[in-house]
Amino acid sequence: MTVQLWTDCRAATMKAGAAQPYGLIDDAVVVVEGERLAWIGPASRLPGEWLERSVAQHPCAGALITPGLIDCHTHLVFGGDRAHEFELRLGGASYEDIARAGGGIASTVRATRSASEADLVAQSAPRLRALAGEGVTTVEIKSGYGLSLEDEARCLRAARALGQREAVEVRTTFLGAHALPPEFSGRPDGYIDEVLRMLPLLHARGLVDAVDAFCERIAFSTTQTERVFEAARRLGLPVKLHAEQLSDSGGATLAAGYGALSCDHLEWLGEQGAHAMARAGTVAVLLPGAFYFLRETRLPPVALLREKGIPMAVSTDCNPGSSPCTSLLLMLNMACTLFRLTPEEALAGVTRNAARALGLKDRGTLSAGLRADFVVWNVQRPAELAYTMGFNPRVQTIFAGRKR
Ligand code: DI6
Ligand code: FE
Repeated sequence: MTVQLWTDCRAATMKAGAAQPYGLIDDAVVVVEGERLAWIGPASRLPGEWLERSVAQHPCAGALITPGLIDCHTHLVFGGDRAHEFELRLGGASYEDIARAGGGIASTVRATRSASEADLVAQSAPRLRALAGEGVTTVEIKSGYGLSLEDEARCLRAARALGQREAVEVRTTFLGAHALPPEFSGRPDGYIDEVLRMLPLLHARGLVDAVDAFCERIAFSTTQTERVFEAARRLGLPVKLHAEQLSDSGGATLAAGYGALSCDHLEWLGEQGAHAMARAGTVAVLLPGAFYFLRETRLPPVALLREKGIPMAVSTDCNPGSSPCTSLLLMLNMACTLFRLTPEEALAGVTRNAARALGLKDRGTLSAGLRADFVVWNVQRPAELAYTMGFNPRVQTIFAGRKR
């Protein structure tokens, strides 16, 4: 297998419990063998064999290397846009008013249903490309704008196709229980029956890595969510949940009971939900883009999450209604500015903890044996990645050992 070295860099390994902030190694060398990171450490300790076996060396002129960024919560495959609703909200309508009046998610469902798979790929590719351009190497993409078997399948296939096309690893999540489609109006339990019928069929087609639901007063109840989680459990699929975004509905406690990988949003998370998440090892995914775009005022309980030792991830929530955002770097800044995370917590939130929110053990830090997904940045210190707004200092992305 070919061996390549990245030399003359500073490496923010982001390993948990490292002695240095960010797990920083000055004057580092990164050794890549095939698709894996084979060795990382200070240049002075590089074992001679790697130097002898290396076929290429990439001097980085002191640049910073971080793990490839991971966006662990997106809805980036959808048709159309909701710029008009943005205007309505600026005129005084609330997100919930618009949803209740048949706009909101329902309007994206109409646009998504009328799009072919090729249309969905073409419309969504620029969003994925924008993320990739900032050093994102793994993206989670949820369904949830199709809401019927074939429409959901088309969205999940488009998500997989996009990953191939843009050289980003895509993890797909089935979010059938996102909203009530019009043909089930007034019959939410009937629609959950339909979600339970879809899930094993989509899973059998290899389209589902995890299962999510929107547990909220404008979406599905905890009882309905539990039926979806039971079905996921029968198939051995991990679960995650949109929980406590607009109210404390008890979703986090429920999800933790199913060993959820993550609970996401969490502005209204209370002591009980946090306790359950801590016990289950569930990651808290914070979504400052949605908080900002909906002009929420209730902050997620970051101090409580810290106190309980709950790992925090940060993500774009890229979607047309509540977070039309394709910049994970901007989310680092907003996580710090709006939610008061430290830059180190924010960076762990798009690397180590984001990997955990997806159940991926082979990435998220710069460690020997993991996938060689990493980014070279033209910055001196890791905090600069969170400090700037709308600036992209990426120099190079390495995806599974190859320059992308
Ligand atoms: N929570 C969200 O923030 C998005 N979905 C969800 O369950 C919003 C989706 C949309 O408005 O289109
Ligand atoms: Fe979301």
